Amino acid sequence: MENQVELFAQHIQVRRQRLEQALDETGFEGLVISSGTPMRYYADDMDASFRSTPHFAHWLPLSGPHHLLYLRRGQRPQLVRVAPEDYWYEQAPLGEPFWAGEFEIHEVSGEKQAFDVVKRKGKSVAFVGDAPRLAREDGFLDSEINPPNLLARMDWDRSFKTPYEVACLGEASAVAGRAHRVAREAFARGADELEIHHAFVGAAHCPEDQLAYPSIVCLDEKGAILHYTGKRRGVRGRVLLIDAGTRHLGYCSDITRTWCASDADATFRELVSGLDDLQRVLCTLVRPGLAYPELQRQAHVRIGDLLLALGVLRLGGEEAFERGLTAPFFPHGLGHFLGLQVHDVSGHQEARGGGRLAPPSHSPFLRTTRTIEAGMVFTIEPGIYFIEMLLREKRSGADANMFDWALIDRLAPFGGARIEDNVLVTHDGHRNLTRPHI
Ligand SMILES: [Mn+2]
Repeated sequence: MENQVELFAQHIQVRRQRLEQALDETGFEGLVISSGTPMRYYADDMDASFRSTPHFAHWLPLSGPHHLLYLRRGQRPQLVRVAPEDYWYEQAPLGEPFWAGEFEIHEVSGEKQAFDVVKRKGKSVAFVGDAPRLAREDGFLDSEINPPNLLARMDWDRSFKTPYEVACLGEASAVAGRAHRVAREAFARGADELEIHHAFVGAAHCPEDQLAYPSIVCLDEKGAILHYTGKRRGVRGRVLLIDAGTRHLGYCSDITRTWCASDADATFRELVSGLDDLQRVLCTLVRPGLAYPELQRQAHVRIGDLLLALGVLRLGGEEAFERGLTAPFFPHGLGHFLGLQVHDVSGHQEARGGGRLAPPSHSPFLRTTRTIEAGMVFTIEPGIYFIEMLLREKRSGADANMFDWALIDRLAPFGGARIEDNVLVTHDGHRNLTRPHI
């Protein structure tokens, strides 16, 4: 990343401005954020792979539990780093990370001592974190712990990315894009699902638990299972649907591609290339001022038109959508916010102070109901699937003759297709963070 130090300084400047506004609006004098507590498996002595509190990660990419960040108006952010005396795990010195210059850094050996460094007595300070026990013991009032009116503002502000965050998301897309290309080559050589997954992880060059989410690698009929995480060995396929992403400094990519071998059904190959064209068109519709649910409607109509062109449906997209006939083929939302979380926060938030914008009744799973604004980053991921559970009722319904069931049964063994890119909203349109890399 070029100019990383400057970009980060600017990011912290924006964070401080936004936080001061949020403190003014909620009446707190400061904020303590905990990086989080490890999650231990029940009746075990092992922890799940640790992930920082996203609000903490919004300020800096320091990994590990129990660190505290103390933020006050007009003061340099204070970071209390917890580095225990412990020979079981590596306790590497902090060194000089690119972000260090923005913080007043203290080091302590335990979580309790971290609270002692934060001198907040007599002030009204909020605490944000997953384990408020120590905060309570330190004297935080219940009304100061994870206050909803402050959290709503912090969530809202996360939907507008700074140039530093855009650079991180772009790098995550670049790394994952490269890994997608390598996974595709493995598929072309006849690899099975587990081998394709390993090809992706190897090219992403990261430990598996540092992927953005468990990869979805589907050959043929498994493509119709939206969150299939099995990894079959010894099975070759004619169609690969792979949904996999990586992280860069905490920020995620979330990318899906569908590839066909030359012996896949010709109509299914047309379906995939038609979906790819349609996905690109949907990206070009992205611009500030448009309500995201309108994109969802457009996706349904265009998917209906494609299904008519392929002969799967016998009516046009607009009518097919109105009669609910595109829903069984496209039963998920067109996209979601992307950032420190794969499904980033505040997609349904009505305003900075809170409130909820419910998804439209035709698309209850839509994760983004906001009006599109510059600086947002979200996915555009239309899909077409042959899911018998959803098609079954249509086979005998009033509109049964609007479907070519023989063709559907011929295509079903190929599962489904999805194409997903990560898109930044600019002042007059969009920038596709993914396409340049695949
Ligand atoms: Mn996604």
